[in-house]
Formats: sequence, C-alpha cells, structure tokens
Amino acid sequence: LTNCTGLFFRHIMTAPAAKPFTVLVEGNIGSGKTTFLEHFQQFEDITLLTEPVEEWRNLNGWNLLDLMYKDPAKWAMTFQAYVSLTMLEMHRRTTKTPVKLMERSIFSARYCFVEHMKRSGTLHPAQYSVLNEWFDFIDNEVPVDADLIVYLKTTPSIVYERIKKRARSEEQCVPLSYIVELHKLHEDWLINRTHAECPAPVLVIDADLDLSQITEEYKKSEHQILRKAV
Ligand code: TTP
Ligand code: MG
Repeated sequence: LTNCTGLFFRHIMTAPAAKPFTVLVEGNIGSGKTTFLEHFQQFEDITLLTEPVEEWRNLNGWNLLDLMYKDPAKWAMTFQAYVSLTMLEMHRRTTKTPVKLMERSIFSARYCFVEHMKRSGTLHPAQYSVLNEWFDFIDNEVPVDADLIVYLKTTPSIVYERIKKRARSEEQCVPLSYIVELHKLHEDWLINRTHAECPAPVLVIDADLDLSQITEEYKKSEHQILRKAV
C-alpha cells in the first residue's frame, strides 16, 4: 500500500497541469472586448489577459501602434510582426486557474487585420508572404488552444462613434470605411466561415447595447465560460 501511495503522489507531482478552458474574445475595434473581460473580474478561478494593445503602444518606449497609423506603408509589417509575437506569448502563457480569457488572438490578427492590409495594398505582397509563412509555421508547429470564441457583434456606425468618444489618440484618423471593412472580415471569419480555420465554437453576443444595458447581455455568456450553472 505504501508503495502504491508513493507512486500515486509521484504521479500527481509530475503529471502536466490540466489545460485551462480557453476563451478568445473577438470583435471589431471598440466592440467592448476589454469591458467584457473586466466583467469577469468578479469571479475566482479565471485568468484575464486584457489589452494587448498597451504592449503595442510601448515597446522600449516606441509606440508601434502610432507609427503604424501615421505611416502604414513603412510600419504595418513591423507592427503586425510584433502583434503576432505578443498574441503568441499570450496563447502560450500558463495559468493556475481552470479558465483563461484572452482579448483577441493570433487568428484575428491574421484573418482580419493582416488580410485587410493585404487587400488594401498597405502590405507589399512580399511582406504579406513573410507574415503568412510565419502564421503557417505557428499553425503547424506551436500548440495554440482555443475552446470557445466569444464574438462581440456590433454595427460599424455604433463602434465608430464609440471610438471617437473614447479618443485613443492613435485612432483619431480611423475612417468609418475601415471599421466597415474590419466588420466584414470578422463576419467572414466567424459567421460566414469563408476561412478554413475557425478554431473553436462561436458564441455571438449583441454588443451594440450601451454600457448601462450590456451587463445583462454579458451575463448570458457566464454559464458557458465558467461552465457551471450560474
Ligand atoms: P483591438 O485589438 O480591437 O482592441 P480595442 O481595445 O480597441 O478593442 P475593445 O474596445 O473591444 O476593447 O484594437 C486595438 C488597436 O490595434 C486598434 O487601433 C486596431 C489595431 N490593430 C491592428 O492594427 N492590427 C491588429 O492585428 C490588431 C489585433 C489590432
Ligand atoms: Mg480593449
């Protein structure tokens, strides 16, 4: 018996930690991804990885987001390379909790933003090809877990107004047409499924509501995210 107990303890000490239930929170710029994640602060046993954009605004003092918006032809490639790295780092981060919520993913960087930059000519086809090779390599060689995607679905004109109101300095030049294009790319990826890869089931949330009403909408997703009756 002592032998068995010893073996059992050795097993639980060396067994790999269980993977967390991983939720990717997606949606247009200004759709409320950060607010959605903050709603889950009230629960224990959940790790929140919010606002990767803050890293893009300060890499050794350099604001890559600002450089990209001011001179996309020169900086889009650098910016998207760094976005991919920060997203990959978030995907690979281990947690001590059974649930992990992430704002965005390497997938939306690829299927929405880089795709748009290719179509609009912001990225040279050669630059796009390099990013694409990286994405394919990561896809094939690096485990990226996703169990659920929460899609905060919005109307472009509504998020456009929110972006103006929020007034993140880098985004002042963003036109409505860009928000419309990004909306279509999110819909193609998550609803119309025109890309081969949608890595997890998609839960769609109406994120047009304003802050005073959105909590009720967010609550509807709690049981799927926490995976218990709430
Ligand atoms: P989002 O990742 O959409 O983050 P957000 O904080 O604006 O969203 P929410 O209000 O829902 O919390 O965009 C952050 C900025 O980064 C935005 O200006 C768009 C830009 N961006 C890119 O240019 N390329 C990318 O690949 C990503 C992911 C974002
Ligand atoms: Mg945010």
